[in-house]
Amino acid sequence: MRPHTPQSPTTRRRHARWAAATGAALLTLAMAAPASPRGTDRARESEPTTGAYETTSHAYEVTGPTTAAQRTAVAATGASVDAVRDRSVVITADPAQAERVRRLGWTVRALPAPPDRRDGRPATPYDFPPADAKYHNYAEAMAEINADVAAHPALMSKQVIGKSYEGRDIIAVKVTNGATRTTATGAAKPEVLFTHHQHAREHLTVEMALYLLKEFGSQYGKDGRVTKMLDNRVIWIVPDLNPDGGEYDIATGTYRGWRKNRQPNSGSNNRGTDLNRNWNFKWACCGGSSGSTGSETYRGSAPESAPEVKVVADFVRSRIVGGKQQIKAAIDFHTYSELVLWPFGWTYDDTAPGMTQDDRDAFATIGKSMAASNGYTPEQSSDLYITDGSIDDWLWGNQKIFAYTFEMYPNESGAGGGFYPPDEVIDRETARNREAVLRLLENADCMYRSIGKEAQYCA
Ligand code: 0X9
Ligand code: CA
Ligand code: ZN
Repeated sequence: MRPHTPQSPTTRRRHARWAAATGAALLTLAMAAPASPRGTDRARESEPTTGAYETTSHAYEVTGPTTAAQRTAVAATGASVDAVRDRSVVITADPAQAERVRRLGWTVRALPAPPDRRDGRPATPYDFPPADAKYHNYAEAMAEINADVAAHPALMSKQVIGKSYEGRDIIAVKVTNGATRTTATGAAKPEVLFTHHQHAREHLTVEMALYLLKEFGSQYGKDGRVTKMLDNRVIWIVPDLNPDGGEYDIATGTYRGWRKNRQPNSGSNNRGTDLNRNWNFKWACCGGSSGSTGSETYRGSAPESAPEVKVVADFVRSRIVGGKQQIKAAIDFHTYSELVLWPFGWTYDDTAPGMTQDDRDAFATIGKSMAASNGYTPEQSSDLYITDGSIDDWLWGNQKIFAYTFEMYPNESGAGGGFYPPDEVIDRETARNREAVLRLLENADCMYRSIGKEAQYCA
């Protein structure tokens, strides 16, 4: 195991800002908690952990863990680790999981429930609350995408690649100048994949997909770099991997803080698989996911047991043409924490079977370049905590696609809104990733050029 540096100057700086924001948030909680539509802590803790009802999960601040190994132990209780700071983490847990974290010896405090953005107005079922109306629910996102495709038929086409558990279309939008089949040199166009919304409550990631489609459609022929990329790359955008979870999260007009899909689990009343623990690479290998259906990080009954994961994995496999995977690079968008992450998540080690030093160096060099452009923090994903069965580990470990995970805005759980930043930030926080996306596209033909080894790897 390589030495871990949880107390880098960067994280220490971030911690100081966070402490102030959280202090204010906790004060708000102390005053407002009983009015929370999700009930008081006492009510939550009297809810059954098994039986007729799904348990209610809630956000907590856990003070004490400082190392990746300690954070992995927190995650092993079945909670999801949503944000990582120097001496604390933010988790989503049900009461039993929170108790398990307490028994590890850490201080656990409830954080405010997701914000009420109804503005006193009535909620529309399956729609964002009035104050967040600029977010797109599933139907609105599909309508927006259909309009983009209709406006730019020479540049975009939409495919239904499969269905979610509840039967919603999972789509991929192909973006490229359809007039050219190859790059200027006659080679097959390198393909780049953008995936969004594995986790239900991470709605800003769907807005990221909509931003990319708007930008590519409107800037082709105007912006030199966009034009060059659409001429020389095939871009695949899968805007919504978890439509069922996303709709469930907003269904009542008050955010539910839901993470998983909505697939039932046999022998249990707990619904849902964590899609980002269900991919078929080192599935269940390493204590980075849970076998309990009630867990936020339930890995499913088998790799690709979630229909949404199977659909997207089949799509990726369908891009193997003549024995060669056409997709060279990828970003899977999440929220929150403002991070650029690279594999592996299953091991703390920088290099491992299937991850050479050159691979790791190319990942890190381009990861750091992207992070320099958007102000995120670049690191290997296991610097946070161990995960197994994640999409980026599968895309790299199984398909040799240079796959990153972006954790978008905000940096902090408090002031920025955690999983629910207000809709006023959508434009700024999606455009913030324009340069990073262009840098990945421009490097996708030979990721090893970034470490001066183009001749060795890409001749
Ligand atoms: O835990 C996750 O799935 C991601 N964080 S989130 O808060 N959005 O749930 C991080 C996944 C990073 N990738 C790997 N660990 N491989
Ligand atoms: Ca608003
Ligand atoms: Zn996520």
